[in-house]
Order: sequence, then C-alpha cells, then structure tokens
Amino acid sequence: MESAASIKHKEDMISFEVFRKTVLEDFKTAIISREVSLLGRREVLTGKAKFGIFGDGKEVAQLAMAKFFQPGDFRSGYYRDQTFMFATGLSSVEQFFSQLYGDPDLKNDPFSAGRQMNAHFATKFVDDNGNWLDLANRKNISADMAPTASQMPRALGLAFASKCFRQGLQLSQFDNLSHNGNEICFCTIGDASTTEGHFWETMNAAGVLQVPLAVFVWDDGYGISVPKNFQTTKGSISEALKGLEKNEDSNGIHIYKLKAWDYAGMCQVFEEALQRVRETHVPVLFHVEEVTQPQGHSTSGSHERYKSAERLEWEKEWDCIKKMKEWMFENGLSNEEELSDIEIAAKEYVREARQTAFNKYFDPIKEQAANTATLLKEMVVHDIDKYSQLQQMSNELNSLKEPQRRDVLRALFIATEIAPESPSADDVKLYYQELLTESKQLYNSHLYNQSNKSALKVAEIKPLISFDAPLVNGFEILNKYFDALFTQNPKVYAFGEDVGFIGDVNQGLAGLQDKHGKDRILDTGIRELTIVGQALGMALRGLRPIAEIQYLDYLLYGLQVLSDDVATTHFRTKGQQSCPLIIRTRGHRLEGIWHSGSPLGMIINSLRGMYVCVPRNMVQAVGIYNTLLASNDPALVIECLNGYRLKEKMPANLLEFAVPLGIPEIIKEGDDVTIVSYGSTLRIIQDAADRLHKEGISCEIIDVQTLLPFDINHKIVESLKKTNRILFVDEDVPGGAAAYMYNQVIEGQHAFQWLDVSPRTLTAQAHRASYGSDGDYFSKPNAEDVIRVIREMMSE
Ligand SMILES: Cc1ncc(C[n+]2csc(CCOP(=O)(O)OP(=O)(O)O)c2C)c(N)n1
Repeated sequence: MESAASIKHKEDMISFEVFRKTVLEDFKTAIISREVSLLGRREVLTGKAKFGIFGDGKEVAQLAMAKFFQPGDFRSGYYRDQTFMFATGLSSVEQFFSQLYGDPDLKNDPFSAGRQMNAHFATKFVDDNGNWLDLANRKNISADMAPTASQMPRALGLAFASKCFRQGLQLSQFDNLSHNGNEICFCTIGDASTTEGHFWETMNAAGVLQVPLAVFVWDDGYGISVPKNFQTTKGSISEALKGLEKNEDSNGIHIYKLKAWDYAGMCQVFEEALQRVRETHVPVLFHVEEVTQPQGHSTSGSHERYKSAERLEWEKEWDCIKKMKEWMFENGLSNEEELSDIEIAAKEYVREARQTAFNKYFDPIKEQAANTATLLKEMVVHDIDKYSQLQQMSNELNSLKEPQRRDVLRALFIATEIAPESPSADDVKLYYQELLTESKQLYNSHLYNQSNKSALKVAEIKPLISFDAPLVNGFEILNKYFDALFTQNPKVYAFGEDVGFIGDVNQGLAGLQDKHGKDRILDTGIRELTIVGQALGMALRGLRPIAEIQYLDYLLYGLQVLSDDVATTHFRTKGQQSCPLIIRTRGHRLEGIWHSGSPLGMIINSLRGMYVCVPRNMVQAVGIYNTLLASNDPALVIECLNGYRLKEKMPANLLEFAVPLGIPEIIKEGDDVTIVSYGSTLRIIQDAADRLHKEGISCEIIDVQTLLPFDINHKIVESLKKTNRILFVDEDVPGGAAAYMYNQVIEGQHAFQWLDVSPRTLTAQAHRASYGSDGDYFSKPNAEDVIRVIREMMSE
C-alpha cells in the first residue's frame, strides 16, 4: 500500500505541475503580446497601418490582473491593455491586427469595426434588437477612448451600478444584468493621466459613494515625454492620494503599491484585495510602479529623445518579461530550452495571425480595385489621350499593394470625368454608387440607434387633458409624473445636486426620496463631470438614470463626457453598446450670466449622437421623458427655468402619452410669417404675435420641440409655402442654434424657392446675459425686437 507521505508527495507534484502550466501559459501570453507590439509597430513604420500604440512593458501586471476579472465584471480602461484582453480571451491577436489596419468589418474588428485606433477595445452589450445581453455572465469591456482619463467618470458609473443592484430589491429580477451587485469595475489609467481633474473627481466620488471600483495605475514615469515629477505632487500618485485612504471608521479607498515586474507579488495582492472589493464595495487603487515602455509611447515618436541613457538601460534591466523569466528559473518552473521553444512558437503564431488579419482586410478591397481596374481598362473611348489615361489608371490600381477604398472610388469618379461620353460610363457610375453606399454603411452608420429601440420609432400618444383638468404649477406636473414613474419602473434612478433630500431646486422630485428610497433618488456632490459619468456607467449596464445638471450653464462641466463618450458610444461600437441616459436640466432666461444660459449652438454641435430636447412647458417635458424611456438613445432635456410656476393643465395619462422627437408643433396658426423657435422664447413670441395681430399681421408660430433631431418630416417648409416669410428666434448667440435652424430649413428643406423676403434670425446678444430684468430685456430677444423685425419683413 502507498504511504501517506508518498500520496502527499504525488499530490504536491500534481498541484505544482498545474501551477507550473498556468505560469507557462501566462508567460506564453506575455511573449505573444510583446511580439504583437513589436510587429504592430513595424506594420505602422512600413506603412501598412496608420498609427500604433501598444502595451509593451505592461504585460506581466495585466496577466496578474486578468486572473481576477470574473464574468459580470467590467473594464473601463485605456489603450495599453492588450495583454489583459489576450489573457481574458476577449481579444485574439488577429482581431488586434484587424483594428490596427482599420478593418471596417465588425466580424474582423469586433471592438469598433474600424472606427477606432488600435487597442481601443469593447465587447457587445446589446443585441441587434437593442435588448441587453446577459452581462452578468460575460466579461464586459466598455468602449475605450483616447482622451486621457476619460475612462474615469464612466468607471464610476459602472461601479455605482453594482451598488444599485445590491441595494435595489426590485432589481434582483434582472439577473441577466447583475448577481447581487458583485461586479467590480476594473479601471486602468497611465500615471500621467491621473493628473487630470477627471481622475481626482472620480476617486473622491468613489471614496464617498463606496463602490466596487478597482483602479490600476500603470506608472511608467512619463506622460509621453513629461516625467512624473512635473505631473504629480511628490511624484507619486499613491502618496498624493493618501488623504483619501480609508481607515477603520471612515469611508475612502484602499491603496496598494506594487512592482510591475513582480508577477507573484501582484497575483497575491490582487487576489486578496479584489475579493475584498467584491464583498465590501470599498474602492481600491493599485499603484503599479516600475513599469517600462520598451518601444516608447507610440509610433509617433521615439523615446530616445527624452529618456536618458541610464533610464533606457534601467528599462532593459527591469523589463517585466525578463524578470518573470528569471523568477521562473529561480523557482524551478522552467528552463531556457522550454521558454525558447515558447518564444519561437509565439512569434510564428503572431506572424500568422497578422497575415490572416491583413488578408481579411485587404482582400475585399483588392477585389474592388481589380474590378475597377477591369472596368477602366475596358471602357470604350475613341480619343487616344483619354484611352491612355484610363489604361494608366487601371494599371496603377492593379499595381497598388495595399489599395484603399478611397483609391478605388477616386479612380471610378475620375474615369467618369475623363470620358463621360463613353458607352461604359453608366456601368462605372453604377459601380461607384454601389461602393459609395457600402462605404457609407461601413463608416457613417449608427450615430443613433437604428434598432427598434430608436427614439424615433416611438409613436405619438396625445396627452389626455379634460376640459376641467386642474390647472397646476408646472413643477407639480413633473412631481406627479416622477412619482408615478418611480412606482412603475424600478430601473429608473434620479440623482444630482440637491435632488434627493429637497427633491431638486424646483421641487420636481420633492417628497419622492421619502417615498421611493434614498437609493433611488439621491443627492450627489457638486461634480457635474462624474454625475454624467455615473449616469453613463449605469445606462451601459441596463439601468435608466435621470441625471440632473442643476442649471444648463453648468452643463459645460459635464460636456466633455457627454460629447466624447456618451455621444460616440453607439457610433464607436457600431451599435454594440447603448447608453440611454437622460440628462435633465433647466435653462433659458432667468437671471444673470450663470442662470440664464441657452448656449444651444454649442450644445447641439458637440452632442451629435445624443438627442437634444427643448420642451416649452412641463407637459411637453413629460411626453418627451416618456418617449426617451421607451427607447435606447441618450438625450438632454432642457426644461424652462422660468416655467415651473406657470400654470398648466394636468394630463390624465401621465405615464402613457409620448411626444415624438423631431416633430415640430404649430402652436399658433397664421398666414403672413412663420416664426420658428423653442423653449422660453416662445412665450415672448406669442406676446408679440398677439400684438402684431392687432396690426393685421398674422403669425404662424412653430415650436420645434427638439433640436436634435430637427423637423424630420419637413413640416416647417410646409408652413413657409403658405406664409413665404420666415424668422428664426432663440436666446443663443448670433450664429448659434438659430443659424442651425436656418440652415436646416433653408438648405435642408429646400425652402429658398418659397421665400418672398430674406429669411431672418433674431437671437440674443453675443455677450452673456446681464443681470436683472433689464439685463434680460436688453440681452435676450424681447417682444419688441420680434415686432420690429417682423414689421421690417412685412415691408421689405
Ligand atoms: C485630454 C488629452 N490630452 C492629451 C492627450 C495626448 N496624450 C495621449 S497619451 C498621453 C500621455 C499619457 O500618459 P500616461 O497617462 O502616463 O499613459 P501612458 O501612455 O504612459 O501609458 C497624452 C498626453 C490625450 N490623448 N488626451
């Protein structure tokens, strides 16, 4: 019989062998990843790809981190994380190269369909019908972005959603989205990017909120060329953050310092620390130091320009893969021969994957180039000069090793310029059109939702307002609506400054925290940037956040997240991720510079990819909220700051009626002039129209209701056909949103032919509004201004 000692020895040998295999597997991934970086850079330097940024030097830390990334977890990171992606199986090497080439086929670049630079990863969150996938059982990557630290606000929201799922009893039914809020958001960031306000605001908010956020700082000592002593107080992010550190009876974050080459040390610390994050929801920061960057920042420059010879030497010595190898030898886990075999096989594997990606990208274009070359060669022309030009173009196309779609389309277009009379010109044009249509689908689609969850597919349902419906203050309509909404839909959350306890500064949510819970209607710090990020992360995880920006003037603080992240999410993932957040705010005229803003030109030009809604009263606002909540598109809703105490009739079907987006409403019919506007200004226009009526001038007033989208059925031009005069009025600066409306109607709706007099705009002054009622009167358009302009138009 075998002795107990012998059995024990055998078991130890088996578990050692299992451990050894795991380490060898990790080593292989590190070598593959390094080879990807080396070869990737070569692809750019030889002109096959345009730009490259790689994760060399971060391999070992990411192998350790990847071990503890579980199904249900999220990553909000940046462009250095290829090893993590390979180790978790969320990216293949081939897919990495497909993105490097800019392959627009989603099957090849599943992260962005060629829409993003390389190493900008994402996984699919919603299916093609707009339904959320079972994210609780998948490893999830929110779509990466290039602006430094832009992953931070979103990371806060992804982590905060776990807190919602853990606290919200009614949310337990959505077990495809969460398992009791056990999910961690892993967030990676470079040391220099921690200098951004985004980082600080997020870390502070995470410390206050106590959410499962794990931040990994890859500290390689530089932000491109600028060393960390120029970036961070004390030259150390973990030292600088000490004040946020949690102690026994405070909130805050846990902080660890680690070395990027210490595979075993990192595995041990990550395991323990991350388990604690999962259980306690206390955020953690891992300051991973002594990271190297063997090839420098990116393909755009060389690090020899700014790193000293000693630093470069140090980086070679402390390269994490070299150190991992040494550690493996020291611990008897492998030998030179075995690792050398792994290295040779890994190189071959990467070369093959690169070639496959290359072929998949170029083969379809080569085919198009060959078809075009044949079409051009066979064009029938009788002019010898034209003939030889076409032959030359055909030969040139055929000889291109790496043709681009634009080379093909350009050649087809030029061919029809050279020989429009050719009997084959129609075939050439036809092929051109076919390829143009295909390319538009490849490069320009999915700015907005195209599935059944598009907000544009929500049909109008009129509010039921009986003749004896009670006249109430505008805010009371919102209040009653939100009360019903929170009862009906457990996924809806509202938060912002002064939103919880007092129920927002205009009482739209007054009393509702008591009724629906502190976890659903909550106060936040004064931190617009991360309020938006919080909403974004929640929306990505399938919740329906209504995040409040207290006044429109403060939207600027959150605009970067809205513009760079929210508005591009659907586009940059080609529809694989949706973030149906609602930003609720209030604006237009009231008092002084920062409580009367209406900078809609700036907003609509920075938020293409979101919808921008400008309801004239609270009933319309409710109808818009209903439309948005029935769909998956993100939107900004600007309530009228001076409308909360105006009387409106309470609709009976508060939760049902829906105001369709992009459908203007004629709020007063007339024959002489069409006045197009939105929001608070409509009341001024109504006053002017009543007075003009007494002069015999009949105004038709149109409320556009939403600026994005804008009058999708071209209703305004129909009005113009009747009046032949048009005036666009708003409170934005000259050349702002009124100019946008002008452009949409005059050019977009071919309105020019229906005009009898010059189309006009009437806007606020170029400066911000002066204070007080007179300040308002002389800064924003007033009824007298409207009357003056319309009289001029009538006598032109
Ligand atoms: C807002 C913004 N400013 C500047 C840049 C240009 N830029 C790209 S990466 C980078 C340095 C980032 O350094 P670090 O955070 O240490 O990350 P690393 O690249 O070293 O991993 C800079 C300045 C940017 N992408 N975004």
